[in-house]
Amino acid sequence: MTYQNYSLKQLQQIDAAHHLHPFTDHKEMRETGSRIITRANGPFIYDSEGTEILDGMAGLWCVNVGYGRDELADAAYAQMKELPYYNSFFKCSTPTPVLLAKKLAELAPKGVNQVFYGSSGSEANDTALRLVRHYWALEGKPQKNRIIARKMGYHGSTIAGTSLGGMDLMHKQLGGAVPNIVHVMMPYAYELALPGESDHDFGLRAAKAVEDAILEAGADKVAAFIGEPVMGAGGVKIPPMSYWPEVQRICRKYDVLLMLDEVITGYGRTGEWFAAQTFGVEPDTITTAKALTSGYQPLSALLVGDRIAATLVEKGGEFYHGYTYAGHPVACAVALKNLEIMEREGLVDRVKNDTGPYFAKALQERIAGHDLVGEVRSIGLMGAIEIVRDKATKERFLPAGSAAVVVRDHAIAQGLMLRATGDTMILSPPLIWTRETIDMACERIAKALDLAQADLRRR
Ligand code: PXG
Repeated sequence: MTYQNYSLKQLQQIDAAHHLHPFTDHKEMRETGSRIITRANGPFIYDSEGTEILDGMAGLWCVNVGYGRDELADAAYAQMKELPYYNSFFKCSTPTPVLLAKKLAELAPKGVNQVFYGSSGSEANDTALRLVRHYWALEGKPQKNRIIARKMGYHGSTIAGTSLGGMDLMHKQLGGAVPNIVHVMMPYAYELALPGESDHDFGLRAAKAVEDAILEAGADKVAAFIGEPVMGAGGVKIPPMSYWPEVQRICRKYDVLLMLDEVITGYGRTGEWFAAQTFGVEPDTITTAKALTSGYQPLSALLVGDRIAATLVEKGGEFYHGYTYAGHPVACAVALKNLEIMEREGLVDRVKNDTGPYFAKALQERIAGHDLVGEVRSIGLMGAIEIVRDKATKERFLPAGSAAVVVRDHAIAQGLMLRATGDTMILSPPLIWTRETIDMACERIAKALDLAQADLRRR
């Protein structure tokens, strides 16, 4: 059965009748109808009416090599014909997850050499949480099980992911979080730095919040600190360069493990393979997913540092944990090909040395000056635009979050898909964007801001 036999209206009606969507107000969506994307190529997506939209979000932060890659489709097809599925439980393996694990160990920061697979970032964080607590239990310190995380952090939507995350609205619907997780301040200078406080000092103060939480609990009770190197869903909040090295120093001082959630930042987004390398830290675990396959297949890889791996292997016995699709041969075949494409095309270097700096400059020169814009910031190819009512005082439009939605809707109408989170516009494009694509995006953003300004001033 092909969807071409259905009209847009029919697809929307069926969608409304049967399909519950993630993070969606269903009543509202059923009134307006869903936007149905039917195909994509290179940096563009197309909806069912044939409208071409530049995808400023790489799907959901994942399609790093862009759309329409025959090589990835061919890799999946070949693997499906050869061996569509076999598991990695009970001392079995299949070739592609083995070869992918080797490749990931080569790319990962120093001291990180083992991989545990899943199908999503949420699953990988579940694994990470279990693994660090298990580690301390195996080391004879089962009481060292508290996790320090951050307000506004996003670590997925399973119960563990939501508990690790610091999103109030998600916690409200949780009906009981995983115990022993505390949340400290985020390193978000635009709103949280004190008057006159330098970025550097603010970074140190935000890191100090981690130390305070460790001291409050007692270091013998704290297992790990978890954070996204750059907070993604929380609004592309880029910490000052002083933050992560200081967090690492504190973690080492109190023998607290460092867990990085690189589901968004992993695989080139910040101009290095991992943001751990961008910020100069050596984590004990790195959660990855999304761009590992550029979104062409669901796959996550929890990268595990030598310290934890050694204890798990030597003292752990059987680890009672794992997913049917862990190390799925087709997903791993696609991941291997995806990483090969990224290397062959030098996409990570391009972000670091060419498109990343160009993107930063374009946002500064062409967007930052707009009346509606309080701040622009970016690192590699992830960026944010703060929408404000008053640049000088940083006053926002009311109700909170409403202005960014106006900008977003104009941007989409101008042919640029981007995301609004709170009053922040977010960009996280495919790493294949060129200077020309960045120019095109900036033109559309500027136009959307002008149109939004006219709407908002009328309110
Ligand atoms: N960690 C981080 C840092 C993420 O960004 C997850 C974990 C969970 O991954 P899965 O594969 O379980 O979804 C994510 C996912 C958004 C948005 O609107 C962000 C994500 C997912 C969906 C929407 O910004 N990030």
